[in-house]
Amino acid sequence: MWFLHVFVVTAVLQWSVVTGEDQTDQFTLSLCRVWEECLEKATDNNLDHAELGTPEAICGDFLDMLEKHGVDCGTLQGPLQDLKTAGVEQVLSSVQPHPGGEEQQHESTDDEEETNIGEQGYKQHLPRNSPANTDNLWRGNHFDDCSEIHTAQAMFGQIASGVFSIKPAHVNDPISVYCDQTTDGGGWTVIQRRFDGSLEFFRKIGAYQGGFGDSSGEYWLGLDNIYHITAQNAYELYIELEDWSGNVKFARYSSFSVGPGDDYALSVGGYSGTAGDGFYLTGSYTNNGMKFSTRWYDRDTDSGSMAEYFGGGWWYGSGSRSNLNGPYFRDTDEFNINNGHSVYWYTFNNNPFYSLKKTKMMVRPTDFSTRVANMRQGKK
Ligand SMILES: [Ca+2]
Repeated sequence: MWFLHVFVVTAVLQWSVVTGEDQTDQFTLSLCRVWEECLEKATDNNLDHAELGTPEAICGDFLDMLEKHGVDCGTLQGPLQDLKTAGVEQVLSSVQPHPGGEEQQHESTDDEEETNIGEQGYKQHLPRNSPANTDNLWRGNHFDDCSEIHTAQAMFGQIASGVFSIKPAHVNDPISVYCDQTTDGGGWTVIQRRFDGSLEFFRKIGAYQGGFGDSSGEYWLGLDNIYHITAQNAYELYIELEDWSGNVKFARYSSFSVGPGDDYALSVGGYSGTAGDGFYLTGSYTNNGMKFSTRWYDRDTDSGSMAEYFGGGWWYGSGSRSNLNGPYFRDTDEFNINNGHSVYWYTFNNNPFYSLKKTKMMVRPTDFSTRVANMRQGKK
């Protein structure tokens, strides 16, 4: 029953924009109607997951989201209009995971300019000729990142990791991402993930800018997307790494952002974790402040090309002690003689020749934990 409200709100958003009639009014009325129903239902003790907070706390969080998108329920006048719910099934992807998962096998391609945009079936939700001034309305139909999806899921008691569509500010089309909703409380937008070596990462700048791979498999989300996501708020970075013996370690940075093109400079700080500071915040081999280099796109501080040398795309300086987009080796590939040109994070085991099995880089707004705590506060 709780999901129904999200279905309604997304369906109404789509319908109201497409019709073009009284767009803002219908949009606002519909959202506020859902909010009122949220209060109504929650007050009726119809909440399946009371541990998420009081009705006021839960619906209040939804209200915060409405206000963020410019919807003011306090200025409404007149009767609420009937809601049209046509196309409900087609918009479920806004709040439900798309099919697919980590264990799924995927074929990689060598298409340098390939991106994953449009492969998850969400483009059908967009009008064919969306006027520029409806951008804000359309952003209301999507979430800025996986932390907002987590908030919406928590409201409806259905928290789950999986593939979702998000639409960060100033990104033209929705993008498909994998949301990790379990690690350290969830809310993580995965920007890079490797676990079986099925995807080629030695690509040119165009591929790294737009992204490549499949959000339900191995992928790189794209520098432009990462830039826009991390420009929305203050973000932290969580890197999870696993070796071929099943040891899992993490490196966490309390601040993380990627600058705009053409440099896509790395800004990172505040290390903590168990995998060590592979970005070397201090020292001559630091990645902090470095520009992004790829094959045939040398922006490093070395006279040669570190991207060619290490075989990946990364924030290389005059060298690097990390190379998570490097060539993938399996434990049967005798990677101990690879001279370090692999998927490595030097401080993981202080072995520059060790190629990791799994990598996952993900970002989350730094105020996420505070938001969740506030949401649950009403219970105490
Ligand atoms: Ca160079």
